[in-house]
Amino acid sequence: MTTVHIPVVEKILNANDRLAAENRARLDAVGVYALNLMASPGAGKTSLIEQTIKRLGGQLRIGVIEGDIATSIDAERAAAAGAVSLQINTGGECHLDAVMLRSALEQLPLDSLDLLIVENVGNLICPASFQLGTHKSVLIASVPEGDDKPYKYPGIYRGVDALVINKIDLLPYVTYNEDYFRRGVEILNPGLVTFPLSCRTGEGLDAWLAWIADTVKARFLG
Ligand SMILES: Nc1nc2c(ncn2[C@@H]2O[C@H](COP(=O)(O)OP(=O)(O)OP(=O)(O)O)[C@@H](O)[C@H]2O)c(=O)[nH]1
Ligand SMILES: [Mg+2]
Repeated sequence: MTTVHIPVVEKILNANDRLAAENRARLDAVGVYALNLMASPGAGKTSLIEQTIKRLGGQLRIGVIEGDIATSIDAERAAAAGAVSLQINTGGECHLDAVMLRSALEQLPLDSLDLLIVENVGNLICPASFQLGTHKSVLIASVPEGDDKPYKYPGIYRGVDALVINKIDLLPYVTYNEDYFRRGVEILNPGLVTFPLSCRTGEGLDAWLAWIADTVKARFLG
């Protein structure tokens, strides 16, 4: 008996990439700039979204898509912070994909948004494999996760356009070698733009907010 290998995973990813390109075209057509936030559970994705809405909401019209396995806790947090928000429950899937984003885009008032922030499902593996059609991908690493994460989860570090190091207020309390962490990142993604910050104290947030505001304005608002 002969065994035939069918590259199913590759086909799924190709189909996903085609849909992601359509999502991007749709966002471009309506002038919405989109970010895909990825991180492990509890790194501070929703906290960073809340801070971004509170501090940039006066300049930019912000929408949020929250990806989670279950519950609408994060969408409620984003709405309470002042954004138009939509929850996607993946029903157990460990990542968002371009089909899910397309369906979410259909339900949002894109004409009245400048910036769309997508919070991906919390983990460092699956989200890295599925493009959504957003303009930039951002990884949030948090200090208490440990300084070895670039070495253990290289795929997600390789593919992102910016890195946030959250919870720097906890540096005095945990064992975390910043040089070791940054050396790992530099090998995988040389020159990666990085924002060390704390959503709790606000330290470092200005540089992150300036990066977003400048990028969005340069792209769509002139
Ligand atoms: N000390 C400290 N705690 C923080 C900081 N940012 C977030 N937290 C806390 O970390 C916990 C998780 O924050 P979330 O923003 O819910 O994290 P998340 O990545 O959205 O989590 P999931 O959506 O469950 O994957 C909460 O208790 C936050 O208050 C920070 O900068 N410093
Ligand atoms: Mg969250």
